[in-house]
Amino acid sequence: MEPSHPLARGPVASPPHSVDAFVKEFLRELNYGQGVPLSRSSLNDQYLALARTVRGYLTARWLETARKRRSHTERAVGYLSAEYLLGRQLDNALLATDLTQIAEDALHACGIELDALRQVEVEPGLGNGGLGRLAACFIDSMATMGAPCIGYGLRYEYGIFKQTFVDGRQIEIPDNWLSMGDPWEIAHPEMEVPVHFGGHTERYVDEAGRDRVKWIHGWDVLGIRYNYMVPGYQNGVVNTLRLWRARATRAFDLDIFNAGDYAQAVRSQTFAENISKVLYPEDSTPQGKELRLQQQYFFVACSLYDFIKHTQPTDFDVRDLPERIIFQLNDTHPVIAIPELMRLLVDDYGLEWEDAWGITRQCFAYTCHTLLPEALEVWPVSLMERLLPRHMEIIYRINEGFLDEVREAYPGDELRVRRMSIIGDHPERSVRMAHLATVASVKVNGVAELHSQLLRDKVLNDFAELWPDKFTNVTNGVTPRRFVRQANPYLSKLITDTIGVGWVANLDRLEELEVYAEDEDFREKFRAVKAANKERITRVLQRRDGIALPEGHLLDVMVKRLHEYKRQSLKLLHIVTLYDGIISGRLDPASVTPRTVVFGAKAAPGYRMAKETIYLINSAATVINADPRVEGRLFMAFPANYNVTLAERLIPAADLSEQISLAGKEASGTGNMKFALNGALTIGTDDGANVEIRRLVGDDNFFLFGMDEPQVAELQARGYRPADYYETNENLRSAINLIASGHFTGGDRDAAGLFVGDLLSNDAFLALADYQSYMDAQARVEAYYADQEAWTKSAILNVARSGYFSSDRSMRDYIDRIWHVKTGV
Ligand code: F58
Repeated sequence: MEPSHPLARGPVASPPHSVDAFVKEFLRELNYGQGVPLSRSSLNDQYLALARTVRGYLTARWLETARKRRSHTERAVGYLSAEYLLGRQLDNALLATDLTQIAEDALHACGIELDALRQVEVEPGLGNGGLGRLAACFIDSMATMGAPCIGYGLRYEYGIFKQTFVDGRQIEIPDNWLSMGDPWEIAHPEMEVPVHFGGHTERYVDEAGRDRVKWIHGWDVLGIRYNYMVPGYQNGVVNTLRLWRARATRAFDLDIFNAGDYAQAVRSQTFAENISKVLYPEDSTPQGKELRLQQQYFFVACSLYDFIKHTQPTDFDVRDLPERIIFQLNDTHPVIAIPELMRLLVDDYGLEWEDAWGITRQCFAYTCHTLLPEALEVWPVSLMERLLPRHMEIIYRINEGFLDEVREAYPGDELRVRRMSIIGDHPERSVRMAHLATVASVKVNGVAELHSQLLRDKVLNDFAELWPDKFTNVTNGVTPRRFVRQANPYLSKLITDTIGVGWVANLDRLEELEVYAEDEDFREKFRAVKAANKERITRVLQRRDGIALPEGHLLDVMVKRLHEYKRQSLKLLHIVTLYDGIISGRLDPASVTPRTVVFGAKAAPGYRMAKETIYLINSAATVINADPRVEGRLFMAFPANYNVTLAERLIPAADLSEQISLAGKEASGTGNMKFALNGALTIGTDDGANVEIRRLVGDDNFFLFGMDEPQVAELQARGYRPADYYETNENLRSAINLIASGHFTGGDRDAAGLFVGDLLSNDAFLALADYQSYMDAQARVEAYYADQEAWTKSAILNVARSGYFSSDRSMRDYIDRIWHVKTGV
């Protein structure tokens, strides 16, 4: 039946932007949505009502964006990512709709402080670190550029664990982020997508006499769609993030139930629903867990089905798929989408293999986010055969065709064939997901210049030789909306007052600040911004962690996943060296710049060395902070549970950004960009995007240290002996001895044993080799910091010259080099 009422024919317009209208909407949500009067509402009621009010303002634009997208056939991006580390939504939505002031006034009129409600929001931690945060930045930028993009992923019931410390050791607590309700999601329990697992395949001949394959599934689950709005910055565009939750099929339960086993029916339901239960915390090596493969297949199967069946017109011809979509594979986690698309095209749509392969090869592009060979995912063939038997057959066939190509290009080079094969033999027969991705993708990209070069020259060298044009670079970026405009309101105001507001959606305009580095008055204001941000983080850490930061210190920050290659150990050695110097009388305390070092890091629950490092940092903090001999000179803080929300408070306050990974190991880093954009100076190695940051901000405004990648390779080839450095460097030896003596661990030498033992006998990431260079660079930091005018100039230049690191620019590069989609729609 056609609707007769004119208002029913299209999206209803959003309410007007006025304080009165906002109050009305808010109270309506509170009264009718939450079912409470204002006078009896809890903070959570108020937060939920506020969030739904703001969501209401987005909805009309969202519907309108979706309508426009349906009405034309432009190609879209399907961003496939197992992780989206979104951070809090409220402020971002307020900023996108330009409602911050109105909401503040409206709430005020109701006797509520906006800031109090901000604190209620639990951030969705659906990611481990940089990779997940990058996905969130990218979808923000796509919306801001008006580019058609739909993000696909998993709606984990439990996100990244909550970290607490007990006696300095990390304890993981489940992150029950949905327990208070998530006002930002829109569930569609009626839109079920069937996903199959297990079973076997059968051959048959169809009516046309063609050989076909049928997958007889072992068991099924349903994908339930959850939509999230992804607003562009004040441009009226609202894109979609679609996350999937697993639910047991009714038929499945019913069979068992009818057989009289109620308990078993409930158990199997739990089994199916486990698929979207929990985000896997990263591990030092991928662990090949069956459930993780189930998650990966589950979400890509839902997403491909959804794209084809639900976003395209009913008469859509799958042969046109490459004109409609490019799926970006965020690392190898969604790579099983490749055989899944082949299965859909060949088995379900009846296309010939070659035609299907021709289509599939145009529909994917692959981003690699690592350089650690051990971090490249592989799945045992035995597991694949059991869980996804049809996909395994398809992978074999893809591999056959591919290896023919290799043999043709390199006749007689069987060694190369074995190296490049999608199926590896050691230590067990397994599918190399990065190879599969590379074979099927239009483009393969690394995430910073150095990383892309090393991918080409080392990790995927054979592939780059075969297909040089397939490889490209897109340097990562971060969204200036969240990480400058929202996170740093004082700096934002200073910038806007100086060059106008345009920078928020066009970060290159920060260049216009360059001249102000020479302006004394501006420098003064810039320093006042930093001071205000330090006061703010002091309040936050006091309230959140009971930490009392000392005043007037250089704020030195190292926040990132805890991993040996990132070398939190080297940072600890630096602090211990300063401390040791002072207490042993070798260093005059008056000559040491007062410094507070803040760490933030989660360790994978099964990553022993990472956890030991956390324990040692906490132990050192306890001892150092209590030692009157270093009072006023050295302070350490390690607030637990580093997350996006804390990053937003901490980064704007930092003076010094620690980016000290071993050269050649950090693919890009994105924290490094956030710090530079907020006016911190970097101390860093020539690694990842540090290389580009240093090139852009200039050597004078960056503290470089350590070996570069070729030097690392050379030292490793020569044979690295960490003990050599220990033996010949007195300060280093003394610092390590102090740790080993149990000084920080209550006299317990064993407690530091693993850490010290590994450094001296193994030190896989060459911390000792870079130690002296790092210490020298830190001495340069201290000397430079003493000249506040010079330091401020450098900090301003870091901001002015970092516009390149906007994720809007990254998206522009993806669009130009890989996706070729239109923007402004
Ligand atoms: C990170 N990877 C890179 N992986 O380490 C970092 O250099 C880069 O800037 C960032 O990606 C974005 O390109 C990363 O965060 C993970 O978190 C994996 C998630 C899945 C489990 C293993 C870790």
